[in-house]
Amino acid sequence: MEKQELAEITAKHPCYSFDAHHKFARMHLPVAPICNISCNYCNRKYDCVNESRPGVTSEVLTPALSLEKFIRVKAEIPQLSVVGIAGPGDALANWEAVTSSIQLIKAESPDMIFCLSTNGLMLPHYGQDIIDLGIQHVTVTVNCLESAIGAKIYHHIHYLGKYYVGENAAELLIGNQLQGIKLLADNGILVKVNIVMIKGINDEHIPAVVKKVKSLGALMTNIMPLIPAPGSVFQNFPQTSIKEINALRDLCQTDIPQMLHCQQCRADAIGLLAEDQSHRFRSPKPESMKKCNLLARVYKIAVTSKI
Ligand code: CLF
Ligand code: SF4
Repeated sequence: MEKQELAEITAKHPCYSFDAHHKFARMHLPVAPICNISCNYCNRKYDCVNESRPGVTSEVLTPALSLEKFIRVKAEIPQLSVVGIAGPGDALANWEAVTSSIQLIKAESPDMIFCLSTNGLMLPHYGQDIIDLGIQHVTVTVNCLESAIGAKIYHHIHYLGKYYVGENAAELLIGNQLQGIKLLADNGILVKVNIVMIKGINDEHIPAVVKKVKSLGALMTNIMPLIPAPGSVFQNFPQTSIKEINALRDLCQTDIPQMLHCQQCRADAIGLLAEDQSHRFRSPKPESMKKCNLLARVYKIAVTSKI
C-alpha cells in the first residue's frame, strides 16, 4: 500500500490519530476468548488488560454473530471507520475466528479499516496471514526486553503445545514480539506498541523498550497505567498515577509519538473512544456464545493444568 494511502487510512483511525478520535468510531469484535499466556496483571474473568480496562466482562461472539452485530452497528453509527479485535483473550490465540470474522465483514463492507491487538506470542507464525488478510493496524503489547524483568510480569506461556514458565517463557515471548513487530513494520503494517507501566518492575526500563520498538519500525507507543485487577497477582500493587504516566510519556515523546488519548477500552467497545455505546448493541446469550465460553473455560483448565 502506498504511503499516501496509508496516511489517509490512519487519519480515520481514532486510536492512531488524535484528530480522528472525536470524529470516527471503532467497533471491537469480542471473538477471541482464549489466551496463550498469563500476565500477572490479568484476571481472565475480565478482558485482556493489555488493551482493556479490567473489571468489565464482554460477550463473546462467533464470526456469524459478529457480522450480524457489525451490520446493526454500521446502520446506526455512520462514523464507524474501524473494526478491531482486542480480546477478551488474545487475537492470535483465536486466529480462525478472527480470520473468519474479518473475511465476512470485508465482503460486506470492503472500505472498513481492520485493526487488532495482541500479546505478540504468535506473530512470527501469523504475521504473514495478517498482512495477506489486509489488516493495516496492529498493536503489540511489549512490557520489557529482558527475560529477568519478564519473569516478574508473565507467569507462563503456552507455545506450540508446550508450557513454559519464568525466564524461559519471557525470553520466548519477548523474542517473538520483537521479531513480529519487525516483520509487520517491514511489510508496511502500522504498528503501535502498548506498554503497561508497573512501578518497581518495568517503569525505569520503559524508555529502552520505546527505543527498541522504534528501531524495529513501530510508529507510536501507548504507555498505559497498571490498573490492578482483583484476583490477579498484582491486585495489591498501586495503580500507576496519570502524573507518572505523563512524565514517562513526555520523556519518550522525543523518541516516538505517544498516544495520549487511550481509553483502555472494553473488548466489545463500540462508538467514539470517549462515548462507549456497547450497551446498546449487546445481544442476549445465544447457544453459540455459551459454547464459545465453554471452550475458553476448557482451554484455560487444560493450560493451567499443563495438559
Ligand atoms: Fe481497538 Fe486497539 Fe485497534 Fe483502537 S482500541 S484494537 S488500536 S481499534 Fe484505542 Fe481503546 Fe486505547 Fe486500544 S483507545 S484501548 S488504543
Ligand atoms: Fe490477560 Fe495477558 Fe492474555 Fe491479555 S495477554 S488476556 S492481559 S494473560
